[in-house]
Amino acid sequence: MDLWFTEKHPSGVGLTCRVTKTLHTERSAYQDIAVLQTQGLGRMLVLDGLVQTTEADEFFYHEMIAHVPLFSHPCPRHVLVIGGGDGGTVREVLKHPSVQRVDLVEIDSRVIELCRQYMPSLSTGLNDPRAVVTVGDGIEYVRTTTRKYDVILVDSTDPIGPAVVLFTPDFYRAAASILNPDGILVAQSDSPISNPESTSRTYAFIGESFPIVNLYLAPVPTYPGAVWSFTMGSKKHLLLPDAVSGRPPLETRYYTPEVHRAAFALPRFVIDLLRGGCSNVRS
Ligand code: AG3
Repeated sequence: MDLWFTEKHPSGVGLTCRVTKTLHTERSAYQDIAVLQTQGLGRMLVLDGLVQTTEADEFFYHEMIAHVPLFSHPCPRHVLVIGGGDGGTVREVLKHPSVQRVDLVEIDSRVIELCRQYMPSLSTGLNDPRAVVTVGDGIEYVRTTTRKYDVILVDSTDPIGPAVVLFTPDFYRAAASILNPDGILVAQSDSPISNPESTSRTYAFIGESFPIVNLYLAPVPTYPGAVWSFTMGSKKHLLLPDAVSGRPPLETRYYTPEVHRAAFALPRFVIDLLRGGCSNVRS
């Protein structure tokens, strides 16, 4: 049988790939989950019809959501990942020797279980003794925990369905309150190409809770627009990787210190987009 999957983007554009085997589908308490074996992209995790990650290109996203903030912080010890039940972000965080503990808070236990079963190259990090997995609501967690963090990574789905609350000013305020004084938050902030409204709104909301806000970009070939944004809110200064050059390089496939620096160079249309929403993008 010749079976193809398409993610239909609201912009009227889609990403299509050939599925050689449907490994699993179910409706969990929160969303539709599918794990597909594809011809060209390895295994693919799909939530509510939207591609979350593929074995072929997950490294672009997971390395960039993790290493940019972790190399921007002088000594990240305690890290919180909200969402990210596939484990890819935790795997990258754990490459940093300074990290003593990483908490993962994922709302849907089925995502964790299915990725442990079908996508072990991503979920390996969850078995590390420094990783602590909690099944729960991210906003509830940041409101109630007594822990403090150096870095918080918001590795959520799109701002529809269960993740909507993770894109609100209330969430960012609560997250900022559990960060140490030199803490950094990074949230995936959608594609400025396929969903510019979402990128500029997220950037503006994070700017309400952090004195310093910066957006950076990375390619993710299987996401809508193919260029993805990440918004970094910092309580203190933004360290560029030169300042942490004493730290050993990690084994990566996309991230380098040069890529780190270059990721903050924004194209004109992105600068214009953010200027509408918030303050400190220089032209
Ligand atoms: N989280 C962001 C996925 C966004 C993709 N959106 C889409 N395909 N419309 C990824 C989770 C990976 N750990």
